[in-house]
Amino acid sequence: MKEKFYITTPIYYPSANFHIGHCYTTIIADAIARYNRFKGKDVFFLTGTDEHGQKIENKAKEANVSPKEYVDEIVSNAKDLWKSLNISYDKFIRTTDKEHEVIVQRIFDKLYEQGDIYLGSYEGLYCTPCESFWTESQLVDGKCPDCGRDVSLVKEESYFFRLSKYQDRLIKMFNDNPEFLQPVSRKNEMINNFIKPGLEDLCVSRTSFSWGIPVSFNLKHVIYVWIDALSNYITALGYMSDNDTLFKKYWPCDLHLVGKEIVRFHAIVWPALLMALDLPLPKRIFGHGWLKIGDAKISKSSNNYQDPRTYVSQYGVDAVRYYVLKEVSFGNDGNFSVEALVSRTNADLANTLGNLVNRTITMVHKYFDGKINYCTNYLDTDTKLLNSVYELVDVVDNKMEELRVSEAISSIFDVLRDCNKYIDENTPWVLAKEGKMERLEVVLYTLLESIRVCAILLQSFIPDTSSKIFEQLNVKDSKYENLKDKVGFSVNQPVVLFKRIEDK
Ligand code: ME8
Repeated sequence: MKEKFYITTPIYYPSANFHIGHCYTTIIADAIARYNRFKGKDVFFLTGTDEHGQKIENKAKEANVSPKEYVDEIVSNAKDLWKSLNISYDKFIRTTDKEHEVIVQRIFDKLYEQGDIYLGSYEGLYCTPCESFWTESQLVDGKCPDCGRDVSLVKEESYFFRLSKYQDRLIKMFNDNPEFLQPVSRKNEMINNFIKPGLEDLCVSRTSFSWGIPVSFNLKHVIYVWIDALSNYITALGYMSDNDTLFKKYWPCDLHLVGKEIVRFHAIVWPALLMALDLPLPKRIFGHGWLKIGDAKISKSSNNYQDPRTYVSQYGVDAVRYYVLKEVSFGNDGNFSVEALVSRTNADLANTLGNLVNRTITMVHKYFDGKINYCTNYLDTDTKLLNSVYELVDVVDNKMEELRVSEAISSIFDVLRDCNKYIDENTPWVLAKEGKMERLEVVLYTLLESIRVCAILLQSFIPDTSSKIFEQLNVKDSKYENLKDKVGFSVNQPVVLFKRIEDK
């Protein structure tokens, strides 16, 4: 039986204004999902929208429509964005899906019945854009520490989840599972800044607005949007429903991929809820960094961005995917600029990759009518390149296991640069001129084989480009098990993969 791999993105607040920062989580998740499929795993890739809460209710009021009308209108915007970016999700969950709402109520009922949720009253501070509760001491200059906006005073009857009860188990869990939360700096932050100072019970219902899932046994209350949202990872699989086949197959999750500002919900609240439900914990949570413009996080309130589809239509989907995957290294922040997107596309995609493929295929047509046999009579220079190409398979694999996505893609481009150097050193046009056709065939075989393997490895990151390369190479088999095929080539006509983007 195939090994399973369950990967999730956060579910997004529906919006008419997505930016390239939002795309970061989902493009990375897509690359990881595709890579695991490529390795032969049975992958379930979940994404969706987080549609309840005060923020959405306020926006609907501004637009003079009901919250449901508001979200129905714009949820397709997320689906359309993911389509334009070639995101290969298996399920798109909406928290307004009936099946989700019913199960969230069942989860709340169960926790109440077993004493993990109790009725009390809440007085404290609330950031509506982040849907987060804060204490006075957590504020920075009197503002929300996550987004820097104003908080408001909330005073209402509320249900509470006994988060404090899980403090010791959470610390033990972090200590026993060094892999649970990555990068490791985020784990230290969670333990030192949030858990060790003492976890307080979490307010898990609201009465001052109504756009949420009602508490089944007390209809004045709606369930706190983060409890509703986090539960999507199990409701999407049919947990507590009549058909829990997917849940049995895929839970626990192999990877929750989230931005760093929502790590604390995923690494503290979510595991505590799962402990209360007596369910296994996710295997890994990865908190990635932010895409910034200058020093500032790109955010909906910053107004300094264009719709990501603008870049896709101007530069192509793989230029955007490549840039985003390459730009932000393991867990750190990265910078976004159109200039850098253009220069990466020109340098890496047009020059290094595009030129290599184009000139190799052109030479194969020019000197061998498009046909090159499988060769074995290598010189050291060929063996050196081919060895590094085959070693690349393990290099990429190790990096992807550690979620070093940007390093994985870089290592492929290092080898592509070596291929270009190999052309310059072996000067195929001189070999042709001197009539050394046997040697020339080996050189072109070495190049075609290197391109074939690199294109197979690039599929998870820039899938459309890989398909175009397979078409030109005329190879049909691009699975993991084909990496070490020993084949000759009968190539198709060359087609330009990336045009250089000229300065306007
Ligand atoms: O947080 N750079 O939704 P959301 C990188 N609904 N990532 C960024 C970013 C940037 N500039 N801006 C946003 C929510 N993101 C909740 C999640 S999950 C149970 C509920 C990322 O629409 C952000 O870090 O505000 C998060 O991972 C994702 O976009 C969705 O953010």
